[in-house]
Amino acid sequence: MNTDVKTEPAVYPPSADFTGGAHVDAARYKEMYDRSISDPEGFWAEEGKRLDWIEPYTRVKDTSFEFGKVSIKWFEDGKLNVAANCIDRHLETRGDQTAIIWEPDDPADETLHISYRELHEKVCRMANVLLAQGVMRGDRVIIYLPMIPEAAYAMLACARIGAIHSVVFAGFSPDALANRINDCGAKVVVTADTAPRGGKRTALKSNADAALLHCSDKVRCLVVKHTGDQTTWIDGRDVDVKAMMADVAPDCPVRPMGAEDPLFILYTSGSTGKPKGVVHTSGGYLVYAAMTQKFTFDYHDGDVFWCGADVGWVTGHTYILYGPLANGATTLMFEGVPTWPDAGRFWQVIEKHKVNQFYTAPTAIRALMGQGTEFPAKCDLSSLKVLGTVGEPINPEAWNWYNDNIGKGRLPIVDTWWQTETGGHMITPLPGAVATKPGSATLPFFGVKPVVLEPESGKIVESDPAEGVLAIADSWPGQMRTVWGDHERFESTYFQQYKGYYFSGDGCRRDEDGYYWITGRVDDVINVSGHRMGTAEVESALVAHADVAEAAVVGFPHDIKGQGIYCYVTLMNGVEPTDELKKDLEKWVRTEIGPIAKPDHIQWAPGLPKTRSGKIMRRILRKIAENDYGALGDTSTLADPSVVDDLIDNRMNKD
Ligand code: 6R9
Repeated sequence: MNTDVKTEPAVYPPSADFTGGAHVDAARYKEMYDRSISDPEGFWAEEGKRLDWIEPYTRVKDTSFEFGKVSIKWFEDGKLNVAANCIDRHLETRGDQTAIIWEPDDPADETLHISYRELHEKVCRMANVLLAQGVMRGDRVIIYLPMIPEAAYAMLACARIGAIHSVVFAGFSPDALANRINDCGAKVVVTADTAPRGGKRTALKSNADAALLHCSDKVRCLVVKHTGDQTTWIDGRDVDVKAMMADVAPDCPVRPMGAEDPLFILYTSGSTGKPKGVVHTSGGYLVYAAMTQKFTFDYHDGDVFWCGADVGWVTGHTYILYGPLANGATTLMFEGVPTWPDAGRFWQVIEKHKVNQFYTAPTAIRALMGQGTEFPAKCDLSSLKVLGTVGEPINPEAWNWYNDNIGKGRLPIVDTWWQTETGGHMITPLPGAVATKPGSATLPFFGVKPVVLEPESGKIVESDPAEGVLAIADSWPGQMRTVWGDHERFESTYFQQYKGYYFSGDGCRRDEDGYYWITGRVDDVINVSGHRMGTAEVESALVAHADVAEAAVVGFPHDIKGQGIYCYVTLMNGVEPTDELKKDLEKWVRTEIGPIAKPDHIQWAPGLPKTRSGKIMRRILRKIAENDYGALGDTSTLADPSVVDDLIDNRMNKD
């Protein structure tokens, strides 16, 4: 997208209005960043104080990236409880303040406003339910729930009693669920009868039933009767959570935990191999979650914060739950989807709850972009102060649409680069401090030392502009500590290829201003006639065409060029897919990027294969482009597996 800058990209400095009231302005950012790098111990010793500690820490940082001896410990001798930090410590000052606004799938259903006091009671009751099932400190609890308050109760209940939760996104198949239950040896699965989403219902309990056939018969199944839909029931194994919550005591003491005791495991939906159980621990993770939520979104007391992710992903963990609640915020939890009952739902929710900070993914923006501007235009979005994006590079076209139609040209947009592994934001603008450039995640967060390495030699590229792979030179408190049950895999995945660094797996560019531009996973880079090109660059060009809603680009073997450019294109509603338009698009990309980027093949794609978190599964698209349909691999984690059949059909018969 932005790897080939022929013209200066637009720069959007923070407005004077905004900077005046912001937590961090440009001078403060520089001062704090410099300190965080020159004196990490001193810096984090102070930042750690934003939490309440049962026993204060004396050791702040004990970390090594040395391959074979990788070890990451923060605030090691401190003791705290994460749930106490997210709930109990707020009771005195903001017990009646709303902690969670719950917006149901169907706008006709009742919204809930859950105060910190109510949250406390529910979490205590849920904790007592878990204790009654024999869940003890260090035990694993799988949470397979839709976006309902009970998901938050269950996560925080685990934290309260020192159990380790592992949330499995409710869209995952029984097989995926069973693998995760078995990998972490969970004692309990918490699920719900059915999960409404976009007016449809997923039979979660029957998925759990199917999964549990492949698990130890000791695993208990705690069922939240959410919709009241009928389910099978196995006496002795299944437990009615709501009924039991009503029976147990409304209070439950917090368990003091070591800062390095695991808080949760989150499986990454890797495109190859068995998913990795990413382990995050208690103290460092929460310090980092709280700090990034406050500074990246410039969150102020009383604001309503909405992260539109699902709690099944790290974004939901850190920015629906842990970060906001540690800060005593009001956080919005949305059960539904952006396009139901119509494509205005996001904007209606923002208007209804007077949302101040809104955080979503470029893929959602592009989907809504294709539906036209009339939906946001109908809503009052004047409460908004900051917009955010996460998950993939944002193409300027989507950025502009977000900026024009949602931000009305007046709001900062924070493009936050981070990963499941990093726990929280790593490279991101702070809205009162850093001028943004559409498509760039800009500058590192406090304590983060990004480096650009030459992919082959692993040497640091010091001068700007720089291009290479993105690695991090030193630890930060939110970093994952290990892969559950497989520390060797942790070391070999992240620390082996480039010795002494955490390797992100992403490619990036750093411009003359020191701004970082993430170019995508390094395996998404294609080599056309010896020219390296980010597939995102071509996608961005395609999406900039008025008729294109979404595009995915992969490399495929080409006799002359080495690799050719294969484009899957989803057109805007109502646009006819004609050969003429194909030619037009080829020409368009040629002129947008250069002759080298001219697509070799364009295939119309009514839908693209995506994971449930909205990431395009390029592995599958590469196979289809190669005419290799036998080796598509696991398609069960796709949001809609039928999309793949349609693409194969088109590839073989029409295109
Ligand atoms: C938080 C999250 C991580 C991968 C990461 C990168 C891509 C995330 C991005 C971005 C460009 C951004 N990514 N944010 N690329 N700009 N602002 O998404 O975690 O699901 O683990 O994905 O997503 O490729 O390596 P996760």
